[in-house]
Amino acid sequence: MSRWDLFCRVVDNYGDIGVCWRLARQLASEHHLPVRLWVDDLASFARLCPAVDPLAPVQVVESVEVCRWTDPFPAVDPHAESAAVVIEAFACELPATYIAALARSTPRPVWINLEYLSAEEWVEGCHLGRSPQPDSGLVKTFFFPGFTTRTGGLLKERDLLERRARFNDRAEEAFRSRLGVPLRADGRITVSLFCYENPRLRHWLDVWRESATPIQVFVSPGWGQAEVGRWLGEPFLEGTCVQRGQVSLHALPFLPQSEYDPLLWSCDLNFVRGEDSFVRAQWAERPFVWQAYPQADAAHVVKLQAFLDRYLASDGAKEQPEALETLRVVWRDWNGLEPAPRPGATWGELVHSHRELAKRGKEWAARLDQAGDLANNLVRFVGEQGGLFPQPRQGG
Ligand code: TRH
Repeated sequence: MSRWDLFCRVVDNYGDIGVCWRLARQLASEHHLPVRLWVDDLASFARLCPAVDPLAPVQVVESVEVCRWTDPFPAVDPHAESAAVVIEAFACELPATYIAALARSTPRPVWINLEYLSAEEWVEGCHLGRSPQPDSGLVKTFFFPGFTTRTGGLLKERDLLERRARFNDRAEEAFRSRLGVPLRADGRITVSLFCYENPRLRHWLDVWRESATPIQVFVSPGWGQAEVGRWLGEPFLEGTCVQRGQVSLHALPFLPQSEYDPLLWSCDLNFVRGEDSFVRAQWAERPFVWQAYPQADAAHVVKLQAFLDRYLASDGAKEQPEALETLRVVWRDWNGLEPAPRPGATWGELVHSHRELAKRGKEWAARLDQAGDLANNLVRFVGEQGGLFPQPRQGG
């Protein structure tokens, strides 16, 4: 069967490999495709997936052949390896020798550039755009993830919503015990915090300390944990739990990617960032606050606004408009666009509107599900290119 080569360059953080690993696993396990994942930074990969050996040049993990992408690139002949589909993730630029070998392949491989996620309108017009590559005579197709049926959809494993539905109180208790954090308590809300550098974090820690409702915050590693330590005035190391007023702060370890969903499902409100955790928070059907990946030309502000406009669109909304407006105020504050005018009151309103916002989360996830999942849409597209490939799963 024709192999799929997926190339991933870890720019920074974890999202590039987070997305590529999720996609590679789905293509291999749900579509039974031979997938080879080329990654330049296996150390970052190993943090998401402890089964990965950061030193191995080649290894098989969950039926995916993982190859270290080295420079110079090994003399791989995609034709001989019958690589018929090549996915260039996030315009990572394929090795020149590999492109030259592709150009000699017959039949011509399907070359896809998997783009970053955006809710902006223009994405629909660019999705599946084709770009002839004069030097190689090949054609590259731009594949855009997105939130509508006129995009490539979002990554979603076939059993995700079912696993989420099965994650009941007992499963949550078991997860919290494994994590070494307190069980859920009546009247207290739980928040997960995964963020970039953010000058607003201290401000919200102050608000949470005075919150009318007791709050526990699960803080993921990185700048967020260091900033909590600075705010506390003492080290805040992994495994630490510190109480200040109404807020108890728990420093988490970096979890395997498979454990990140249960973390989101165990919380009432999730602060997420970038692309993959942002998507997982949407499938978690919980209220969430997104910190967009900061970009020099403030392009992330446009992305943020475009998503908020879709997510909070009041077309046929059953939720109280005040609840949706409160969420917008918090998102804009968290992304440094404008400080919440009455922060304590805003937080109280957010807590009070939790049920309303959870309804919006459910509605939104159901709407996303209509766009089909990205892996299946990719397989469908490739199948339409030359009939050499397996047909996608029916039913979207
Ligand atoms: O880590 P990120 O900031 O990655 C970013 C974004 O993807 C951004 O779009 C991209 O331009 C930039 O990288 C280069 O955020 P993101 O996308 O949420 O990816 C984090 C991954 O880490 C995601 O798959 C969830 C996973 N994760 C764990 O596996 N365990 C954890 O404990 C945590 C907190 C996250």
